[in-house]
Amino acid sequence: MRTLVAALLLSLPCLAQEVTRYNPPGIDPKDLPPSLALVQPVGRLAEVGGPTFTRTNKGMTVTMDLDATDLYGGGEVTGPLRRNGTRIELWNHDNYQYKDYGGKRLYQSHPWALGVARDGTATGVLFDTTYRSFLSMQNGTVTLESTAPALPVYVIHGSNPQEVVAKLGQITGTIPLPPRWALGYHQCRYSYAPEREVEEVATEFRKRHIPCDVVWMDIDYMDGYRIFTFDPEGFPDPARTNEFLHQRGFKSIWMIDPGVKKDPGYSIFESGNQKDVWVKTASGQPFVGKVWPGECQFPDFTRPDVRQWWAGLYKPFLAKGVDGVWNDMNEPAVFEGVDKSMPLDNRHEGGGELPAGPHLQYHNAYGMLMVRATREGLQAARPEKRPFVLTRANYLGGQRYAATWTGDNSSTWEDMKMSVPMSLTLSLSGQPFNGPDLGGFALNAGGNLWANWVGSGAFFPFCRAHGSKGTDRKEPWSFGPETEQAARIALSRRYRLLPYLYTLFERSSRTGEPIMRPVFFADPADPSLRSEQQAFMLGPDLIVVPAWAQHPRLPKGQWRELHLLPGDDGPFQARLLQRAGSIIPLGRVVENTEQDSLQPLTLSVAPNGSGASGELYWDAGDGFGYRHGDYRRSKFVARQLDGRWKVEEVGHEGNRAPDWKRQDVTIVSSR
Ligand code: NBV
Repeated sequence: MRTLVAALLLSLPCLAQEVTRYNPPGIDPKDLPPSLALVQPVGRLAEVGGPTFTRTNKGMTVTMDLDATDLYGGGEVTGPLRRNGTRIELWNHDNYQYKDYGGKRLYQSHPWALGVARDGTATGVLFDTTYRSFLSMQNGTVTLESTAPALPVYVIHGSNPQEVVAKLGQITGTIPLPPRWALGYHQCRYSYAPEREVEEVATEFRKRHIPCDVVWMDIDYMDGYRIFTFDPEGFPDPARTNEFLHQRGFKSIWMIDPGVKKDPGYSIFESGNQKDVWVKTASGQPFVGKVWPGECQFPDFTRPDVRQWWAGLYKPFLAKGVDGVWNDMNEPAVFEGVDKSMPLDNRHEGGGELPAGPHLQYHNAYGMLMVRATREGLQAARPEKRPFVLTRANYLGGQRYAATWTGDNSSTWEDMKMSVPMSLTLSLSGQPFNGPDLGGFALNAGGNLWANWVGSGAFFPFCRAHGSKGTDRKEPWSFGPETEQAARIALSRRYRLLPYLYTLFERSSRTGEPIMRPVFFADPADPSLRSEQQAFMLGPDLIVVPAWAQHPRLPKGQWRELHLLPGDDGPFQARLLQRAGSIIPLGRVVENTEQDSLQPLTLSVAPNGSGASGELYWDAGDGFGYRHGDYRRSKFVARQLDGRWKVEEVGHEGNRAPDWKRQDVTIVSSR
């Protein structure tokens, strides 16, 4: 019987994960602009069973019945994880405290929705346009009201939502494997300046033994907000600042905005003028808009020669020892501009694949094209390193170039709680490397809130605390000993989980699977889990239940309490539950990821009736040796022999010798 079923399955066309393309009727596909979301053309063309396309006086409306009870996705959004009954605008917007438009329009646009049917099967729909649009989800149906004259649509079917989300990652691009240090804890403030403050913060982390990998430099390091310059008083010798950080095991990330100060004599402005790199007004003049430095002009990143020019600017910048780059304000945000940005009829010249087009067409892609150029610049300047770029604005597929954070949230309980569904929704929209400003950006936090936030935020894929100018200090020790201790424990737990986290990141970079996942991924056929948005999963084997969660819905089956270090059952700490049947690789608590995490390697075994299995991916942590075999993906299996658990590496891929000398085994209690 079993062979018969197998033979039948093999003979059936593989419907799972198949991508189908639907073109708008009556339009020559050659007249559609090339896709910015997709890595390359995909999809079997179909005409029936797909969406309904309607021409409107504004553009085109597309409706697709996903036959789903629960709808998700839409990218960077406020509000609940389950998106039934929601409507958002896809028009990248600088939205301080999420106050404009009731928070229904944020910094990024992801014209994508995921529907999950009652039985757990799933369908995804990708509306392939960068034009300004509204995305609504209602009664199992998804509608895009777009200003695009026409757009194609891609539909993905899967036997579960995991498959569909992974497929989205495969067609829009997976994240490049980040340097391992980017998975550590990041400390940011608007701004650590002058240099002395940067040094103080770094020193404090080491003195207090709180793990941290990165210190961030916000706009005040610049000379009058001129990008690629340094304030001669505050940062007279940025190479020295970076060296100070490096010597103490920190990396540095520095901000670069898109607006170039209109300032005759300023080298970046002059070099931009020489190549005439600017976005133009409808009448063909360089568009001028105000941002931090005053009047600015903006590179037209739709042009390949401009992207090359921009990429080239990073070489001397990185030569000062800068490790990573943070691109902010790239919606682009323009003070006093039309709707805080550029006029819709501004002109982008395009080039290469991209046709010339109005700002209406390219606004949503501006940030993505910028970080594409930034990433290329970092890669060209330092070919032997993995670039790290963080962006505020982005578009579907932009995970190929940069990690992201959810912009200017506030230090409120509401924003802390909402950061979970926000990060989950981004994760379900193709962007796994994301997280909020931990602790909240605007307003004062207070120790209780900050401790609760770090207790759960320590498990977000991107883990960076930030705070705005004029707010209370928001370093882990700023709120007194209780919060400091809570942060030390929470962050130490993150570092202990580093081998598992890194394994998940590497897997995501190959398969498109999200890192942070909704709890319903543990059992997609269980309808009671579909709205759970306090607890979340890290990979398939770990559930994180924040200390502040009330009555979270958890999956059936066996999940075992996982303790990582003394005190991690204390106040503010999230509960961690390990899936029975899994092995989670753990490292030593280190103060930064340059230290050797795997001395020893601990394998946390949560046995079920038949034992347990798990994986560990490890490599040099930076560089590209892994592409030539310098990695080890180990498969571990636990079996009971004579009443004792025996754990073995039963196989591996890659040529790298094990990085661990000793392998300890912890059996997670079966409580
Ligand atoms: O560069 C300053 C800030 C930055 O700290 C924040 O993270 C960005 O989202 N930036 C916005 C501009 C000003 C915000 C008030």
